[in-house]
Amino acid sequence: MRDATPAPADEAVFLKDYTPVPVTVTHVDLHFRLDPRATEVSARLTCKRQGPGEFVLDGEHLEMVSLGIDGEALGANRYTLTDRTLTIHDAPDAFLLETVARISPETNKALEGLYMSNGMYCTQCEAEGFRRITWMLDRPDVMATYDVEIEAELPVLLSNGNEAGDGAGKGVARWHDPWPKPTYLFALVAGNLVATSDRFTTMEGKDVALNIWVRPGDEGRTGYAMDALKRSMAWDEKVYGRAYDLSVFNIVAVDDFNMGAMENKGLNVFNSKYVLASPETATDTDYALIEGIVAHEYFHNWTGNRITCRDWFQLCLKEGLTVFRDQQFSADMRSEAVQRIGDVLQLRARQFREDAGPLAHPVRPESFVEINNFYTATVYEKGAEVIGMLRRLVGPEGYAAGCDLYFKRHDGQACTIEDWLACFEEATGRDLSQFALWYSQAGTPRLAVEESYEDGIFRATLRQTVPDTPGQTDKAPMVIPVAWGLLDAEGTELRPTEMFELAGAEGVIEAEVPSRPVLSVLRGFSAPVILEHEQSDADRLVLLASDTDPFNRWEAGRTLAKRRLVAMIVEGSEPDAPWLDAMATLARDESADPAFRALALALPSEDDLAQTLHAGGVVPDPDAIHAAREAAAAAVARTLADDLPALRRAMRVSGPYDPNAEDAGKRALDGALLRMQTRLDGGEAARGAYRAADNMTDRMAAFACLLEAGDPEVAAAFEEDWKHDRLVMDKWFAAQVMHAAPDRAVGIATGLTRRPDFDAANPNRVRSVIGALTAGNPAGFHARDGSGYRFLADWLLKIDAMNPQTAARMSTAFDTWRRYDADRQELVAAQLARIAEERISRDLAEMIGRMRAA
Ligand code: B3K
Ligand code: ZN
Repeated sequence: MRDATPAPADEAVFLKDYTPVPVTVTHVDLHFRLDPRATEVSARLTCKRQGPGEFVLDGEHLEMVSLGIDGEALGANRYTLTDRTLTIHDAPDAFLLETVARISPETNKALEGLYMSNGMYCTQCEAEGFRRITWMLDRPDVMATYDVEIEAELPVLLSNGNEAGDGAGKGVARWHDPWPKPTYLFALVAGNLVATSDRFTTMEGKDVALNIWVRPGDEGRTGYAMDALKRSMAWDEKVYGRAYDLSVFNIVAVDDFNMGAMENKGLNVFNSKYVLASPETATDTDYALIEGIVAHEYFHNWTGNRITCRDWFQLCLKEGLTVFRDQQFSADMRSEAVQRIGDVLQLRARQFREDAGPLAHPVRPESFVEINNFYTATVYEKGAEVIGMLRRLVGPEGYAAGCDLYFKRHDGQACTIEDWLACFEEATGRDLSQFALWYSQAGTPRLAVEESYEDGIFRATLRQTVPDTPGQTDKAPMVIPVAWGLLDAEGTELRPTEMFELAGAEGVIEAEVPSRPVLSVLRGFSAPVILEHEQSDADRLVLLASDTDPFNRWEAGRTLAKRRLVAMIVEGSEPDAPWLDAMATLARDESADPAFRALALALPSEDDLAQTLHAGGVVPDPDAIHAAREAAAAAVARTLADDLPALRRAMRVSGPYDPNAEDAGKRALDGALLRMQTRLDGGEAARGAYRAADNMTDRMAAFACLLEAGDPEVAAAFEEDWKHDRLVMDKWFAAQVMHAAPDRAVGIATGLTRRPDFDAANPNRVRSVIGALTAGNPAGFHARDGSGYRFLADWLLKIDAMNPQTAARMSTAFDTWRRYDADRQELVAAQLARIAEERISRDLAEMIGRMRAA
């Protein structure tokens, strides 16, 4: 069942071509008779004409059993059926369209539409999966109410909305969703599941039943997700004034899932990785991700579900906003500074990378072949940054007023970015037409800063440029909120944070100060730009020690480290004493939050360094980057050698494991220190830590150290303990690839794919081996002999035959290929050409085509 059509560019859809449907559907009545190979889906669509034109429904991979209108079978001359559409000729003004389709969930390995995972039925409809269930207007601007009846000999039968307790017997369940929704929010789940249940009373006094459904045996691992859900519900009421609107909120954990989770109305479906957690099986990072993703999907109930997107070009309307909301939530639950640093690290690693290569596109793209290829870091993370900038520009009150207006005016509608911005223009009186360029111009703006100090006046001249990206040149200046402040040479703050709005190509910040100050610019990373600021090491050391803005404290350390590493790579220099001392001082600084110290001690990633070198006109050599990073880390470890045992003792957490931010911060710093120790003692301390670990965070930290130290036994010991647990084994697979010496990484990854428990149909397992190589071991992936590229291409072809969405996503590992030397480029080009010549999905073909065009 594969989409084997290569992607001709003429299949592209364009934002400018949007037109409303001539006939709409206002109510959907579905009946499912579930069967692994022959599920019958009977649909009764209440249709209404709203303009002239043909009535064309979407439908793919469906077998037609019957078709009728208002109770009468439809003659063959009244409709046209293709493998992608059903056209009803001369549709009347108001009618009931009745179809019966047969589908095969068991053989659906694309994990889109209705499929099976470990014996349970589940659905994934965003973006265009509903058309694999039945014929329908599968687009977000058609919003309908739903009645769903499910027939199956299974104990739990779920769909959206509230259960309609109208006498459904055993083996049958009825659900009614009163809130009009687009098809992409439809969901059905059926299987042998057990629930952890709780309740929540909304601020409007509504009593809501909360359930987290899992496979029997997993119910002991749902507590944290439930707690995160209740905190999310309370937070959305308090901060955005949004309350939940059904009597039940269900979450289901599914093992085979293409992404993290899905916000289906009242029935969120989650990758089990982002629901199930116990101290023994989940790390602090897993807990934080569960909290963030549970919140994200819940927040979609208002930003996405109640108010949805008019068309898929508006995806950032719900995703950018909802990411921004979940980041705010996590910052409130944890440490604001640590959250911001983590978000920026992620933005630079994923979005800046995307923006600098062949896959760059605006936050609101203007065309696509396959919409699933646009669930990107740009839409999500840059989309969230755009909301953050909007909030900085209009202020917290203006932001709250704009949001309130948006919720009031557009509830129940399918909207555009223009609708969103208009609410802020009206609520605050501010003209946002220039700001709107953030949605249409791709590429990461460069912000150059030049300082001068003369006659008691400090000046910082800011100049912006927006780089060319595929299909876009000669861009206009953006409006950039630049938060700045000044310190004196001793680190005392001279000027607290102010916001400067750079709207033209150039602007000047001026301040009268008694002596030459130290500039702290782009505080809190107030805009998603690349800063080009020549600042002395002495100034950066002042910022690292004393900036009042914690983000910029961290950023100063990061820039210092980056400059050292770049010099080591390019000039072959050694790490210098002042930098090593600064790192040691940070490690020892008991006044700073351990989580912050752990982040400040972490060196820039290999890919980050490659990105930096490339931006500076240097061809990155993955082996040299790896070697320099190792040498720098070893030098830091040597500098701190005598302190490590005491520093680690100070990070000991008392009492039983708790995933709270404070304890997690201590464990993070302890893990970083243990890594340093391992560089000095060959794994002795790590062996002790591995044995002593009573939680997965400490265990994984020690495991990684031992793998890096080349311990011959630890992988087998870990496997023996955890072979029964799929999620823990994913970590085992990934760690071995990520922590392999680069020259062994492809061999290890290849070996792992030959194991019987490597299941290429399970996206988590695929990511834990192939993704671990491409994203977690760059020097291994970019092996000079091209073995990493060949390995990826081989697997893309195999995976694409089952699951185009996952294959297309994994193919983005090739998107930096133009950065590298001519030999490597040739090796990648050959693999891209080889893939393009095969019969591949539209998804993968679009991605390969865009990357080859670079
Ligand atoms: N909206 C879904 C993502 C759907 C991806 C479809 N390819 C999850 C989320 O962003 O919350
Ligand atoms: Zn989302």
